[in-house]
Formats: sequence, structure tokens, C-alpha cells
Amino acid sequence: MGSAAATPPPGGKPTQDELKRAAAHRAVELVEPGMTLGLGTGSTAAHALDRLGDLLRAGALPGVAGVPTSLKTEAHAARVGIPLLSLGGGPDMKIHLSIDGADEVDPDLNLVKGRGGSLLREKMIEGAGDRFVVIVDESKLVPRLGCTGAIPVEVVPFGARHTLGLIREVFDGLPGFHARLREGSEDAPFVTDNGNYIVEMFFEDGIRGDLRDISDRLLRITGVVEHGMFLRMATTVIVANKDGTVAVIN
Ligand code: ABF
Repeated sequence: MGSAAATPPPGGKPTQDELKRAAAHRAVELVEPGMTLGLGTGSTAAHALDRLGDLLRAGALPGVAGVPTSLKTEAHAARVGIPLLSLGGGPDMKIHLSIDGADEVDPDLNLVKGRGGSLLREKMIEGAGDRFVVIVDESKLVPRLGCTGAIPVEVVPFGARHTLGLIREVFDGLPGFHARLREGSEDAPFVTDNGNYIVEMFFEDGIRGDLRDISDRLLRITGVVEHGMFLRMATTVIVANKDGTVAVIN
């Protein structure tokens, strides 16, 4: 299957969306007939869904089905004709390959994911599969996690401001740290597909601390469900670069 390299318009550099599409198409080349896929969320993953839909409609990938990481992806997959399965949907159900975007990728292939609010289902599905392929354009590459924005943390709605206070207490000593509840519409908190809230943790100039230790300390806070640091979970990262090349990093 030919992949759509990030072909620039005549005389111009490829747009970020063309880069996202190139990375997504390269990932879809890894899909084989009969595979059950983890279907990611976000604009980069959306290109993978569209490509999969095209191939399925052309009869190229018989038996392929997907487990969506969000309600938005569920609707998109249904729209393009990707058969849907649910996680744990059968006694021998297994996920062969997940394809998803990310907000940040550090040099050790640790990820920030979930600024779109889907981190819990993403981490459950992508952690369950044999292979997790991350698709990004080069703007997502960072020296440290937290450089370009928040680390999202999913918390239960009950006592959410109390949980926010506990998170602040635990991490206040870290350089440039602050945290807030993510706002949704009408001054109400943002609500995830699972009915939970999101605390956004910010670290000025990125996290200068041990990521595994921060993860462990977060997950020990009662009221915290999960966070958006995906540590050493990616098996492959596909990066579409502005020069038109697509790098596959394993
Ligand atoms: C999703 O993709 C989320 O985990 C992440 O926040 C988002 C990145 O979105 P985009 O591909 O639109 O940059 O997987």
C-alpha cells in the first residue's frame, strides 16, 4: 500500500495537517487483514480512520475491526465503515495493534496524551494491545514532557477540588508547578466520556523530575483515576518531518 508522504504543495512546505496525514498513512501500512485495532483519538488519528475506511471499502483489509478510544472516534469509525468491537468484548478478544496520536513525545518515547480528554480509554486500550504505534508530526517532539502544555489527570467528580488540593500539596515543590480543573462550557468543569473531570498539571519549561516517581505519587492520591503520561508504552513512533521524510522509530 503506498503511503501518502508529506508531499508539499508546489514550491511550499507541507502543512501540519499534511504531515499528520503522512504519519497516519504510514501507520496504516502496518495493518494486516484480520487485525483488531485500537483506534485513537485526535486529528492525526482521524487521518488513520479515514485511510482505514478507504481500504476497507476497497476490500483491502478483510476482517479488520477496531476498539475506539473515545465516543468521537466511535462515531467517526462507524461513519467510515470500520466494524466496532468493545474492550473485553469476547473471551478470546485481543488487540493486535493500536494507532494513536500524542501531544508530546520525549527522547525516550515517553508520551503526553489526553489533552483531548480521552486518556483513560486510550491508556486502557493501548496498554492492552500487542503493539502501540504513535503517529505525530515533528512539532510534537519535546526535550522533556510538559514543555508545550498540561499533563492531564482524570479525577472522579466527587470531591474534585479536594483532589486538586491534594495534587497541589504533593507536587508544590516541583519547579514552575501549578494545577487547575479544566473548564468546560458554561463555567462547568470539562467532563470526559467516562463522566470524570480533568485536572491539568503545568510545569514551567517541562517536568524536571523522575517521571515514574511522579506517576506513582499521582496514582496514590485517592480520587485520581489515571494520568496522561504514557511511560515507555509506545512500541513504535512514526514522525512526519517538515522536509517530507517520515521516520519510523522503534
Ligand atoms: C489523542 O491525540 C490524545 O491523546 C492527544 O491529546 C491527541 C493529539 O491530538 P492531535 O493528533 O489532534 O494533535 O490521542
